Amino acid sequence: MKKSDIIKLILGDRQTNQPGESFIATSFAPTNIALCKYWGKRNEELHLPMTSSLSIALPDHGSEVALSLCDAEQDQVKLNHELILPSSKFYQRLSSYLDLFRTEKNERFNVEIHSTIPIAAGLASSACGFASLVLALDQLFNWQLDKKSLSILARLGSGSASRSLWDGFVEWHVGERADGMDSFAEPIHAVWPELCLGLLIFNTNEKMISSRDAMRETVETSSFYKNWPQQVSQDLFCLHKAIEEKDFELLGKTAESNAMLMHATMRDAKPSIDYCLPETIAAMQKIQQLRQDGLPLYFTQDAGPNLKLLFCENDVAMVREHFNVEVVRVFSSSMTLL
Ligand code: 2P0
Repeated sequence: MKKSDIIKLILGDRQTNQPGESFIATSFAPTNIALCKYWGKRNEELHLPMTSSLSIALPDHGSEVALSLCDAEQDQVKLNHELILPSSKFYQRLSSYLDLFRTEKNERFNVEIHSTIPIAAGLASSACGFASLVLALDQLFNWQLDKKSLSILARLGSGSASRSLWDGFVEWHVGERADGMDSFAEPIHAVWPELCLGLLIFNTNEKMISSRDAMRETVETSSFYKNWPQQVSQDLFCLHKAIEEKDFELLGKTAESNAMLMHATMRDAKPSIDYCLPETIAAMQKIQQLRQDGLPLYFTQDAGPNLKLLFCENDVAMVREHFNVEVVRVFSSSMTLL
């Protein structure tokens, strides 16, 4: 099955909706950090995952998109006010995604993206980028799709984008169907006001190997990967329990060990993949030491060298004493959960 078949299934008659002339659709989607990671696909074309995954959204950290039609030879793409060249990977990925939605072959889009997070720094910029683009497309073409359908459309841009349509805790269900119509995300209705996340950034340069390539190579060559699906099931069980009982220690240790196992599977890829910098390892060791000294502090790591620290409101001052972090309160009072 191709992406265009799924678009037909979801849009049906709506696929011919003409966008409003000179209308500019605007949207925002938050980035998300997985506590139980998405690592490995069972279908590369449709971005269908090997396992479910669970994330938290970062309020106010994400992508804003302004989308309209334009009279031009090719799509016009701006990122943080800078024009992006059609020869760049970023442009090509975006433009080939937009190909799926053009009502006429020569229809061209004007896309302005404003990202409040560093692009390609392991902070899920493609997740919020595609989620916000899907919300803008829904507005522009007046599809009025439900969130489940939008989550599936976002997944076709980038797997983790399926989780970036909500605030708070979100779970992306693995699904079983070959067409992926049961592989979408949903919010977990729980609020945990004390929960904080610290962004510990060592490097914002583009990574040496994309997470897409790294997960493919891991699935294909790591013998250790066979342990991953079973461990994910256990971790998801523990995370649900931790969220329900507001058990921070269980949440922190499950998220940390899940990230460590994901990195272990990629270290076992042939050739081995390692996203850590010396600073990453030093920070991990410091976190372990602080924990031994009694500070309830954990970390998670994505496909990059930066760490995301997990701690509670009471320990913000202590964490700041030891790390130069940007502190994000995951459940800010202004957020909506529906
Ligand atoms: C995650 N990552 O769950 C995991 C943890 C990176 C490490 O989802 O190929 O950019 O577009 O589906 O969504 C990054 O992968 O990959 C990711 P594609 P995506 O957040």
